[in-house]
Amino acid sequence: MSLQAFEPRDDDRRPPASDLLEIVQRGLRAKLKQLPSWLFYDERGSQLFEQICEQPEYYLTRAEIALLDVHAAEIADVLGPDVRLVEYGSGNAIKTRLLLEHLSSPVSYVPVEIASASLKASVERMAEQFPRLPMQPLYADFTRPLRLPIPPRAPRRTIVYFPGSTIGNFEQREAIQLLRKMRDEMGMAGGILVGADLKKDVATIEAAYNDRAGVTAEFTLNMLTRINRELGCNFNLAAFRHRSHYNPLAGRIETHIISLCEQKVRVGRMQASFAEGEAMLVEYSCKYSPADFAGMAAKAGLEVAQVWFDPEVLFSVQYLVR
Ligand code: AVJ
Repeated sequence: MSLQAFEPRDDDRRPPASDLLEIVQRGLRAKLKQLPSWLFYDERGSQLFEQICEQPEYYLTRAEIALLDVHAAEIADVLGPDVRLVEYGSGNAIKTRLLLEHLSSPVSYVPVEIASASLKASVERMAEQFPRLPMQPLYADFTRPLRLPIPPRAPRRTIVYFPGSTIGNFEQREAIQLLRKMRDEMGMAGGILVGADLKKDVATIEAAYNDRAGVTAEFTLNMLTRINRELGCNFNLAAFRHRSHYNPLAGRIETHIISLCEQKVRVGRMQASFAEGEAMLVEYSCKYSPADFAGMAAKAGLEVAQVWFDPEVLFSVQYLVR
């Protein structure tokens, strides 16, 4: 599946239903069935993701915020004055605020977002707290080459900010492509500030994707609800379950939807057959050691200039330069 196909989007710029049907049919015709993870993020899915972030087992968001609580001033110092901050996605108001608060005379804030409602909401929120900061929202798919708006004055550096370990949703080859694209966009003096979840004991990682309250399971299965609604399919939600396991060789969480019985599902003109226990891949969440991440960055022509960790060393923020 292409890089783009795995990227979160939401309802207001989804592909037309016919494209969506094709994507789903292609994913279900494959020998190993798979569906792209951006299909999670319809309105309900985005709500459920916010709820995941509040679950006691989902340490990622809390750890990244704790990291910024401790280190944002130092990070801002390393980035230096007169930064143009380009954020991939705009759903990270708390983290972005923690960073912006410490930046000295930022030139502009450029949130890049494919969901126009989220983009608008985040610009309005930011404008309240930073009334003098120029905002240049860019309505675009950040997996595609971007045409950045002309800044109000010359920045010393362009920083691409990609928090949340969303990079972990991409397979290594795709992640490297994405880093290369960021490298092009940041220019010669620029840098990339990217959140990356760390390898750690398997029980901690697996618990984060199998919360006791079942919010993650609901989030996963909501993809089928969305497909039913938008494509008129007849997935029976009671006949499927969520499964997230850590694959230690690949260093990633692999989330599947499992068919609980032998069954057929209507997908447009096609019938998809499921065997009992058959798994459909819906998400990777890659975990990195500092060395893993440095190796991946190197393949994109980037060097890790600095890494910060939260106090419990669960999560990292990596600063990459040419
Ligand atoms: C938003 C991609 C960082 O992979 O941890 C959370 C999405 N999926 N629980 C992640 C997610 C299941 C999340 N990212």
